[in-house]
Amino acid sequence: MYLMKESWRWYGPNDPVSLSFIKQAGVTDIVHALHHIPNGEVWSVEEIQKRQALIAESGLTWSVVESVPVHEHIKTQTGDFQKYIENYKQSIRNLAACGIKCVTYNFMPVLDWTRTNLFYEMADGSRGLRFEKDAFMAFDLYILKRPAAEKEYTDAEKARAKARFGKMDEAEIELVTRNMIAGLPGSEESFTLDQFREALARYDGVDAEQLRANLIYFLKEICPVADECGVEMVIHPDDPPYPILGLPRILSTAEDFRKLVAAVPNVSNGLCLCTGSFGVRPDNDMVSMMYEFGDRVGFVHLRSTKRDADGNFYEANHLEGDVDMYGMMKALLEVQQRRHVSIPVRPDHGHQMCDDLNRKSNPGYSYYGRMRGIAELRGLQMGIAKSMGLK
Ligand code: DNO
Repeated sequence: MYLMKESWRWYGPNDPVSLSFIKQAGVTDIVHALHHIPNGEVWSVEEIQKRQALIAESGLTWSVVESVPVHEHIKTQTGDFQKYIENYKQSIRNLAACGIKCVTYNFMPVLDWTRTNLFYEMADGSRGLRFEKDAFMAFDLYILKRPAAEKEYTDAEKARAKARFGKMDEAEIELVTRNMIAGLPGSEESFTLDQFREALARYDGVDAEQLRANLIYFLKEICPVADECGVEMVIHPDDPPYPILGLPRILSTAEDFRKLVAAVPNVSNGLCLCTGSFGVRPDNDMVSMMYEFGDRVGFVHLRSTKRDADGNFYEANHLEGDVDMYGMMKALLEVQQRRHVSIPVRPDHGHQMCDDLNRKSNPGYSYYGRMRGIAELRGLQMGIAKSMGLK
């Protein structure tokens, strides 16, 4: 029987969640990145091996990279992008030489994932991440003052944003700004407001078609190397999965991934199926995606979000919210049996709960919340596997 390869994201020696705690959560594999290496530089075999050894000391295996960052120059095809692509190839070769064969990346312009509130209080007193549409629009229109924003929102939306901005005091303005641009965990960039405006301006002439073409160019360069080394390149979807701040988005739906596969059919062109990111759109049917893209799903993020009619969403407990986690798990089990592989899966963005509330932690990456998530998923998996008669 092929069960999920239970994994856990660890941010390195400064992560407040230690490897020994992770081991006690019952997982076997680590998802990790060399965050100390500047974006665009080669990850040397020596640096990879040092980390690998540290992780192995705790009886865990570093099997997934999240992420080898894609330099902004590659996304916009400006400056030294060709050099960064060559460096990326070398990092892939070096990871493969160390036996690490799954590499996550994203192609989101400027920002990685985006939230307005990192401490949204749930009914039970735990805290989670939230995207509040009004606060977001207030940031865009009245804090960032992005010139094109006025044209992009409806009058009703502008009115909502204005009312919301009116209720913000200085402290909240600062907090929302920080949440938006200072870089959430794992993000590759962080900015001041002025730097952020400059970064956005670099996309002035880059629409979705251009960005997609740049991604396809990147993959046509990288995938032959990855194929040769047996590395899966798994792209993480946009979060949230629609255009924000006037930036193009190209991995928000099943159709987006289909286009990528049609353009670059190499086996290494894979998907990180993140149910929390895709799940923000009601028109994304992720169970179908699991079946359709099953052969290319190299990594799975299981988490759930809860949307409302006003365009807000928050991160729910793993078995709650809008994601059909039963259907996802069943599909995942079926794909794994068919392919005869165990796919790495990690719980994602747990709530800050219990003792997490007394500790400093990376938003979304506290201990107990994710421990609850993986425990629930493991139980769900066992129930489904037994009822499917899997041995
Ligand atoms: C957020 C994460 C993302 C993800 C990257 C992958 O918690 O899911 O930061 O790691 O987008 O490149």
